Amino acid sequence: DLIRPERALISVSDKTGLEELGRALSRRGVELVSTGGTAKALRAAGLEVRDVSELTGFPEMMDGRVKTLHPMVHGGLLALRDDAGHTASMEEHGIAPIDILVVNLYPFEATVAKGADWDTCIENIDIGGPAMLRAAAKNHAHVAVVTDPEDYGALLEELDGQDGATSFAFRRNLAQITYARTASYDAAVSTWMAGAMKIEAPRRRAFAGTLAQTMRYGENPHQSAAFYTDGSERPGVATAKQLQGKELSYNNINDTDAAFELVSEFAGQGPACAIIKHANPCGVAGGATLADAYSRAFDCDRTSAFGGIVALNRPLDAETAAAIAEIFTEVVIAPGADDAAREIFATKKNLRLLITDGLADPAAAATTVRQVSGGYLVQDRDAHHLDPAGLTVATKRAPSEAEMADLIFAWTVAKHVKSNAIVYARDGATVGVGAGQMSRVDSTRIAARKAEDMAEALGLSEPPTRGSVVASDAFFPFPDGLLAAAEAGATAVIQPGGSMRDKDVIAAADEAGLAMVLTGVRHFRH
Ligand code: 93A
Repeated sequence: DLIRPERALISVSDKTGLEELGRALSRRGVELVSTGGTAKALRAAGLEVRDVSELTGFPEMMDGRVKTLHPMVHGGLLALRDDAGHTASMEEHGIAPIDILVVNLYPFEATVAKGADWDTCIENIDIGGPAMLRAAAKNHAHVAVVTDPEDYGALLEELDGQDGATSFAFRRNLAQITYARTASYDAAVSTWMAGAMKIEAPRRRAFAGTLAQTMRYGENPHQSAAFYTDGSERPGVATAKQLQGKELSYNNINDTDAAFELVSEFAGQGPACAIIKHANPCGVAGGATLADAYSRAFDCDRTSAFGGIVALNRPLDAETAAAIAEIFTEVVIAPGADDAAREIFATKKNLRLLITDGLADPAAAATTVRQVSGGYLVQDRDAHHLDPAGLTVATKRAPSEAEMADLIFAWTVAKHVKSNAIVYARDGATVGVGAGQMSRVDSTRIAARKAEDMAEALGLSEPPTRGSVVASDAFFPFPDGLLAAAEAGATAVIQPGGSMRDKDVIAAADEAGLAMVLTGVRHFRH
């Protein structure tokens, strides 16, 4: 099953590594055949190349739409060399076998990412390239096919290791990669089309990703796991640069994503910090400085912050780095870090530091996918941004200016807390977070109890929920949750409203002297 290649067809849009590859193949006596731009680049490097138009007897035509779609090419890729009928056809039509195919496709995804218009995107749909890739991959019994420049090295190593040949196992592996590439390419085309045509639920839909990292394990050590990126250039955990520390784990990536998405809500505002544990915030705060924001976020729930993920809305500075380094922290993600901060972290070998290119846009449209057994649930990401002008005051008392600022802050955090979510906040910092409970009243009580625990730990005279405000991610179905919040000392409430018993809930709020505003929007998160 060893195939010693005599001819390679190279047709690449991304010319990275092309010269080295061409030179290495030439040196091994492999004849090079190429399409226009690729041939030009190879010749410029002083290599001998045959034009594919010479092979086909046709010029590249129709603005390049038809260059390699020809039996001389596809016969050479698809013919079974050990089949008498196939070899007879090759001989009859003068078709020469192609043993290596190197193709990377028109940059369709990058063209879409640049925001190109419809016609430009359409023109960047590669047809001949995928046709050749799929043909060569089908015929992996005889053909080695490479589509990623990062695999050029592996091809050359294989040729070195197999005395100038490729093995069946190697070729079959490349075939699998190739079909995933053509699949992801067409997935990108159909996803873009559905978006451009504003089709909400296309009848067929494809998802694709590229392996970014394999992990030692998944959510638990008995689960294997890997991380796939979708090509998005949005600032976030997938595109961040890791400056130090061990590889991220499955849970790290999930939690870091939650942390960064939350802190990105505070883009364009003062310094802010979010600390995440198990995908829920255990402290979020703004501050006069970044270090102040961190310390206020930390004080919400010091116990849970141990081993947490810290996200910052501005570059990490030395003072903040020193404070973070005082306790065990898994990951810090921020849009930058100054030299002094990096020096402080350098002594913490295991602490991962991720740097992003700015913050994510919380209002950006995107799609989220979650798997259930038997299918995928697809929805728009929750990009809702509260417009304070759209709030309605439901109670006799309207919130004060200070209460209003905290209500908006608490609501923003609640959007990022698993339901049922209850968030108490005071002076731009969370003071109690209740997450992921099956009953809203339980979330309310848990958050208040955590605040009591913190008051005791910090030696405060009363729990910080006294004089706080509270946000609820969905309406209070009964007055009980609201009354529990009032009992904990909340003076103002923000919630969607819309319960059958809104009247009872509002009456209870009035009776307790609370100010309550309704958003008309819900932020379930599961
Ligand atoms: O327009 S195409 O779909 N028609 C073709 O017949 C064809 N053959 C190769 N595009 C085609 N290609 C693509 O051209 C390759 O996939 C590659 O991306 C690109 C290389 O062109 P050049 O060598 O001129 O830079």
